[in-house]
Amino acid sequence: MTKSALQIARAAYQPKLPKALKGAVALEEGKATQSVADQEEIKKLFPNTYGMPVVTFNSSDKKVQLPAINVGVILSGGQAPGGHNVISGLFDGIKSLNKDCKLYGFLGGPSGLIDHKYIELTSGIIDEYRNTGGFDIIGSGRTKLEEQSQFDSGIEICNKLGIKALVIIGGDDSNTNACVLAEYYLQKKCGIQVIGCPKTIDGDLKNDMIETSFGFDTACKVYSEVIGNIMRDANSAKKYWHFIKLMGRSASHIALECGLQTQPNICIVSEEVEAKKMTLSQIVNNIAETVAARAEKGNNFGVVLIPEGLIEFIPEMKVLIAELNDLLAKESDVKAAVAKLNPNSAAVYASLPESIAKQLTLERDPHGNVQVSLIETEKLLIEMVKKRLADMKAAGTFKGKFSGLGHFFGYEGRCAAPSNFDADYCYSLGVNAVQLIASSKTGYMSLIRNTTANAENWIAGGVPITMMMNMERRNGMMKPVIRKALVELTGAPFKKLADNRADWAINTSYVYPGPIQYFGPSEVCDQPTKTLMLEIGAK
Ligand code: FBP
Repeated sequence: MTKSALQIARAAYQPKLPKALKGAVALEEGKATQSVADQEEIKKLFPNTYGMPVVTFNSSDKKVQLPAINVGVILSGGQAPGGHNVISGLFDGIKSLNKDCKLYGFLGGPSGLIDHKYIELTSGIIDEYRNTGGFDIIGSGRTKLEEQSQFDSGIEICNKLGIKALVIIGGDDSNTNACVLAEYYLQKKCGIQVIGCPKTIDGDLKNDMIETSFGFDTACKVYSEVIGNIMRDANSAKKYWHFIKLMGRSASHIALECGLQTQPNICIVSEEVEAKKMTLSQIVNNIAETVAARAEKGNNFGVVLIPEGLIEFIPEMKVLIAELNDLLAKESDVKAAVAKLNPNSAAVYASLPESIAKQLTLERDPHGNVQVSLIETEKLLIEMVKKRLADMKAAGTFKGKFSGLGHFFGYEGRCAAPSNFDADYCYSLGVNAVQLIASSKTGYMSLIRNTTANAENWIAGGVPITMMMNMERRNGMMKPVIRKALVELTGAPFKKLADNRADWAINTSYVYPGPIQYFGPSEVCDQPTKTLMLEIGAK
């Protein structure tokens, strides 16, 4: 396989590890925990894994020799930069505890476990993938692990391969499943531990314990580079308004982070739209007014950032989508489902351009979510802003020109070569997961904290997954799930945007971050996201 010069140079990068994980560790247990909400229900559903303590690893001089156990790893859900480094951390971690341990990778996501599709990950394979983007080492998938027959099929293959622990690298839904599996394996006393790792470019798997999910850092830096390039083009040509939709299925963390990195004219935050109960036409009016105000100054160009999940946060759309989710869970015929909408939602549905209405009824993902990446919100907004500006022109309140161009940045950022932050964070998560396994933990998520400090001083440990759970409606039923972290409107990152956006709207204050740097001074190569700096700095 031909490799790029960067790939070759990057293969030799040795990810930084927290000092606690550089040798033997001593385990420190905290107090019993409880779930973030719905404690009684969650406790009932997870009698064996509920209430366990948060654990921390400290350096120790007592070297532990792990018996020669085998570990299985699964990549679950959307790709995120750094997944290969979690796996190389796992590999190096188990080999350092006992060179006879083996690492098996289940192919194509959770379905690999169910269908017994796997490979042994040898040093030759691992070395090919160190510090690379993508999940192609074993592939990923979105099969939901939720049925007993699937869990039992997992036991069968683990017993066959001598696997004593499974590591599931995934987002909130996949880690919820990891916990369900851990609980089941404890009930069955089958001796298989399950550990989760926080992955998703969306950045919404975070809480008081998990500071950030891996992949968010790299993806935001890739998008910010390209947004910066578009801004410079807009500022040079001075004739286009660019409407850029950014990935992030639900929360607006990516749009907000890119907004902070690049200072666009408008950065929509879905959570604010919901909190202020803004309608689609209010959002359109706000954009049109900014276009008109900039036109007054002779600036017929600009950049608007749109979070991918926006549509689900506009109250009238949210009700419509929730109804469609429930109806489509029971009724596969779209027309029949639409005919059962209540009158308000039916009216909203009828008011949408046909293409958007159709996109709202496309197949759900296996977790019952609408696939927002397939809905062309950027085009919807361009069309509606154009119409609004035409009305304003007729009324004499807009005298400029408007030419809108739509973009969607999502897949471009999910498999980029991990930034130093993600390369180090992911490798640490992998090595740390091995310490959780060696400490006989199950139902835990690998935990690396203090991530705005130098990697040496990161804190390693584990958090019980039940601690992050609450009950939510999914596919028409109440289910225990990890609570998704949405953008907090009282949080420091949003406040920073809110304090500056009036200025950024009218003036051209663009920042051009340029590409991720892998080699060079630490202040250029090792910076965490602005979100992380502002959130941790504010604590
Ligand atoms: P995860 O939550 O599984 O990490 O995936 C997130 C994501 O990248 C979203 O940002 C996006 O909406 C979705 O995946 C796209 O899914 P798919 O890869 O199935 O098209």
